[in-house]
Amino acid sequence: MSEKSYNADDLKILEGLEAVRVRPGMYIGSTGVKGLHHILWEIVDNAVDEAANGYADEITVTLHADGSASVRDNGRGMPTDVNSKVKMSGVEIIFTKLHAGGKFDNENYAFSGGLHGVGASVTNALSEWLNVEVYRGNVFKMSFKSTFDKERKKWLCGVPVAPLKNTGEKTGEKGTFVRFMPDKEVFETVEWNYDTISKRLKELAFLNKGVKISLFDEREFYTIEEGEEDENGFAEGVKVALPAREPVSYKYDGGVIDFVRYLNGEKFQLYSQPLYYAAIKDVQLKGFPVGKIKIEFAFAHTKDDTESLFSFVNNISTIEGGYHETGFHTGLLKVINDYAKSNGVLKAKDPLFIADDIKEGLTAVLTVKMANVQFEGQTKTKLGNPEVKSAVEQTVTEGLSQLIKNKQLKPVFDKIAQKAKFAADDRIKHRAERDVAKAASDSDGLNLVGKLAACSGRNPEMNELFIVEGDSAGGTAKQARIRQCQSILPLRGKPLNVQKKTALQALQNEEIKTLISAIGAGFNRSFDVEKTKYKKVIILSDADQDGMHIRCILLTFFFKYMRELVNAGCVYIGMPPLYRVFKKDVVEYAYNDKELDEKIKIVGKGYSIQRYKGLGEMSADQLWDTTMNPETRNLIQVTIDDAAEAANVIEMLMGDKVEGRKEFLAANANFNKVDGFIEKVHFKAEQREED
Ligand code: 0R9
Repeated sequence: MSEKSYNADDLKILEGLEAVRVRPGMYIGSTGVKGLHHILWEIVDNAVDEAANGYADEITVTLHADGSASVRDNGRGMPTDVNSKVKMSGVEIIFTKLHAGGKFDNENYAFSGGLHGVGASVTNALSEWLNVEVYRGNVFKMSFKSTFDKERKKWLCGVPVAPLKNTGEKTGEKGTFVRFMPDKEVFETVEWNYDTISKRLKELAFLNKGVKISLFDEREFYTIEEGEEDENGFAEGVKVALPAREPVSYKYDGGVIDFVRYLNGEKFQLYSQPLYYAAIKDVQLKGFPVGKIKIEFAFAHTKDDTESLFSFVNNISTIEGGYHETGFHTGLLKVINDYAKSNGVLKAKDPLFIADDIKEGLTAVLTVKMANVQFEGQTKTKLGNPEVKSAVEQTVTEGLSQLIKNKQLKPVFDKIAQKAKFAADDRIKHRAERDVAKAASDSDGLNLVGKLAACSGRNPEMNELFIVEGDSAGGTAKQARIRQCQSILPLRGKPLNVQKKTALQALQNEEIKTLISAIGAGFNRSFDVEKTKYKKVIILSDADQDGMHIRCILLTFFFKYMRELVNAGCVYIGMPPLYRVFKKDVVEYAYNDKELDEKIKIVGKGYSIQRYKGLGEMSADQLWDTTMNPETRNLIQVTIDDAAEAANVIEMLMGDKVEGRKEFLAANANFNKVDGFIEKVHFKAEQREED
């Protein structure tokens, strides 16, 4: 990669920051918790770009006690020279001009990441203040502020407090430090989510080998412990400080190879060393000059029968797939077919493997870095540049053909070919059973089992499927529902834990068959999210250990066999209340112990409390008001941003090895904690109120 000298004249100057403040959603998607983290990622992405291009190897993110966040890299330092046309320093342009930055013309960095690439100026526009320090021989400083101009009745966003200052202080350090305070007037919440941040930083460390990424959480956390009760029975809470979080650092010298090992975690790998290859190719995207594309992959097979392919484009997880994944599969299939034929695994009379055969048990990480990316799909996480397919296919073919020449790797390729042969034989043998599964999902769900109360409407956008724990709660839900658009599927016992079963075993289970049939979009590889009868599939289980287990089993099922449904944001967890606090006509519901105190205060003296031990204890009206009515209920949408973590934790909780699970449960014996863990780690779930 050639080093290009850079100065402030290179920066393009577009529009003002007020536009960002007026329509933040256009730039950062939302002003909720996702949008908040987006403005941190803009700064982190810049630091990662500097590292990915070989100029930095350390990045530190700090969540400060005052609510601000900072990012430090040890790269070259942002440009500090003055642009002769606009008479501004590079730093000032970067933080005050939208779309300013080398990465938009792609000359400055050979490869650049970033979520939407809106740039650091958006972070500045949506911050109360932002401070920058650049270490380039001397220490340079600059501060920005957002204020409301009362006379002109408008926001002045990210305005420099003074020009960039060379403090004169000498430094032997290199790099850039950016600290900012997200604006409370803009965001619905300004609370950083530690799990979200640590997981993303870990992922970035896997994707950028050798870069050390650290996270410091300097915030103070308190818990409220109950104090003495007064004569009215009210207890004042006592604030108790919780211990500070230990800093964490992620650094993976093996990069995506380490990522594959991490993904496989406890699972048995058929060969210990994942296969790895990387190359830079030319690619000509339609309407653009020839550019470079960097392709890197690692994979290893396990005994599993499903595939886990984690693909990324410019460090962004492409959970909806796209042309790079197609190229990867085509290349792999071709090489393994050729190998199997020339090494006697496939006899002359045998049909060739199909893609499904080589996917069985495959854990792979594929990363692509390129310019002018086109993202498509429901969540804009599908790579839409068709030209990438052949670049990846060629890289996989060339890479694996090289690896095959290494005699030491013969046992590895033999195992891969044999695994594919087993899968092909199994596929041919069990085609009939698979047809049964297909027939189940094609039927309307009523003829197979009688217990699904299907809604009368046929519009998936409107329709909701409630999977309810227990026949009695199921009965109540049937009374409470809106017949036109709410279907109820009561579960009798615990459904089958599919983690320990093959796809065919899963298909023999009545409850699973009913579920597949009710959703009507197929199963496993035949699953087609476009055919789902419900855009909301809501798991409704009790707030106890059994309910948690049922929720876990169902999430495992969706994760393993209907992942697209989760990716498309169609899977939800219903939140029944734990308490009903009432006095005559006044009724309040509390969803946790903290809320209970608040609700008691609202209802006031003479209140009574009903503690719900299960959904079955609620009347139809109560279940409707608290859990099913779209106007008043709370749902948790299950998202899959951290699918890697999800796969691991599911394997630990639901897999064969009892030891890990016992330890995990011992450490998280408190149900609420286990519950929280599942929502945040299994599938990063965001609580969102229905609108
Ligand atoms: C703490 C977060 N780090 C950054 O935001 C950061 C941006 C940046 C940078 C350059 C070096 N380090 C950086 N850190 C840089 C320097 C030079 C050329 N290109 C990039 C040079 O000295 O020649 N960025 C400069 C511009 C931009 N980043 C961008 F905003 F355009 F992206």
